[in-house]
Amino acid sequence: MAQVVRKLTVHVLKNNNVDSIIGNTAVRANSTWWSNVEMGPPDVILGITEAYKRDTNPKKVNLGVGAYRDDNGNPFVLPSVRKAEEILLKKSLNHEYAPIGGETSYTDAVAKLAFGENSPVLQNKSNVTVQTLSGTGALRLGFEFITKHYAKTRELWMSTPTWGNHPQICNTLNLTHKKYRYYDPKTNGFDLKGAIEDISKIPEGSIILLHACAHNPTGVDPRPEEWQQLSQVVKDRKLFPFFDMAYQGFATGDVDNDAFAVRLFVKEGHQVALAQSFAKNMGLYGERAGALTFLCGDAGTAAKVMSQVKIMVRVMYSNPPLYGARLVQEILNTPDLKQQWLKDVKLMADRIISMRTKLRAGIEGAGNKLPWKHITDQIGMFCYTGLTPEQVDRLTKEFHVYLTKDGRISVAGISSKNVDYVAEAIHKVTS
Ligand code: IK2
Repeated sequence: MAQVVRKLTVHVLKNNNVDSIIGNTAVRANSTWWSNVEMGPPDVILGITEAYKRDTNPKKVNLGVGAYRDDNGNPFVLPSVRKAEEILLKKSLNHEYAPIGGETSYTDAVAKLAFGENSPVLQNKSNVTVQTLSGTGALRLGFEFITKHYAKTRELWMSTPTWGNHPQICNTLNLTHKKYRYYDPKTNGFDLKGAIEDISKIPEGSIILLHACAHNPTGVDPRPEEWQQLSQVVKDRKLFPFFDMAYQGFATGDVDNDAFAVRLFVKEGHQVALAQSFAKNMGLYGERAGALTFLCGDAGTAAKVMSQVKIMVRVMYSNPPLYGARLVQEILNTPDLKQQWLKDVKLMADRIISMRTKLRAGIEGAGNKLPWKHITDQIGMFCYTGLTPEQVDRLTKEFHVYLTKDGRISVAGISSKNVDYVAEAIHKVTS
C-alpha cells in the first residue's frame, strides 16, 4: 500500500496533474443532489443592467442601478478615496483578521458621522456599533438579531413602496413584515396623512423601518416638521424605530442635514437601530463597508447586546473585510481628507440636482402637458417618475432607456450628454 501511495505521489509530482491519474470520465449528466432546485427569477435591479449590457444600440442609457456616474457616464472614484488609497499603500499594512465587530477606529468614526460628533448616546457608551458587509449586511444582521433577541411584537412595518431587498430579507428570516402608507401617487409626494393614520394603528412594540434620507425608490423625504410628527406618533405607539441610512450626504449634499431624522429621533429619546452604508457616499460599492448600531439606553445593556451581536457575526462570516473600512476610517479621522470628502459628496449631490432640473426642463420644453414638478421636488439618487409599466416598456424597447418597471430612474445615470435624449423619450412615451 505504502508503495502504491509513493508511486502515485511521484506520478503527481512529475505530471503535476491530478486529472491525468483519476481520469475525467465519471462526470454524470444529471445532478445527484440538486435536481429539485428550480430556476429563480433574476434580481429586479441587477437584471436590468444585464439586459442593458446586451443591448448594442449606441444610444442606450442605464437608469436602473443606483450607482453614481460622472458626467461622462463613467464610475467615479472620489478624490478623497484616491488620496486615502495612497496613504494606506504607504503604511504597508498587514492582512490579519479584523476584530469580529470591526476596528474601533472605524466604528467610532462612523457612529460619530451618523449621530453627531458630541452625541450623548455615544459619550455614555450606550451604543453598540459593528462593521457590517455594507448596508445590506447591516440590515440582515440587524433583522436577524431581532428574530433571535427582540422580546416585543416581532412585526416589521415598512413604507409603501420600499427598497425591494427589505421585504426579501424579512422573508428569508421568517420575520413578519407589513406596510404603512408613504407615497402618494396623486401628488408624487409624501402621504403624511396616510402614514400617520397607518402608523397610529401599528401594534405596540412593533419595529418601524424608516429611510433616513433619499428614500429609495421614491426620492420623497418627509420635511423636518413632518419628521417631528412621525417621531411623536412612533413614540405614542411605543414603536422601535429602525433607520436605514444608505445615502447620508446624497440627498442635500450635506451629511449633517441628511442625518437630521436620525438625530431628531435620538434627541426625542428613541432608542433607534441604524444601518449605514458607504457604498454611495464614498463610492465604495464593491468594498462592502457598512455599520449596524443599536442604541441600548445604558452601557451595561450595550455590553450584553454587543456580546450577542458578536456571536451572531462569528457564525455568519466570522469578521468583516478590512480594505473598505480602512479607507472610510482614514477619511473620517483625517481632518483635511474629511474636508475633501465633504466636497466630493456635495459634488455628486449637486450634479444629480442639476440633472433633475435639466430633465424636467427638457420634458416641459418638448411641450409635454403633464406635471413634472416632482422630478425637482424629489431628492437623492432616485426619481419616481410616475411612468406606467407600459410606458417603461416603450422607453426600453423603442428608446433603449433601461429602468425598473415601477418607473424609478436613477438620476445618477443621466448626464449632460444624454439628458435631452432621455427627456425627449419620456415626452414621447407619455404624450
Ligand atoms: N438600503 C437602501 C434603501 C438602499 O437603496 C441600498 C442600496 N441600493 O442600491 C441598489 C439599488 O437600489 O439600485 C442599501 C440599503 C444597501 O446598499 P449596500 O448593501 O450596497 O450598502
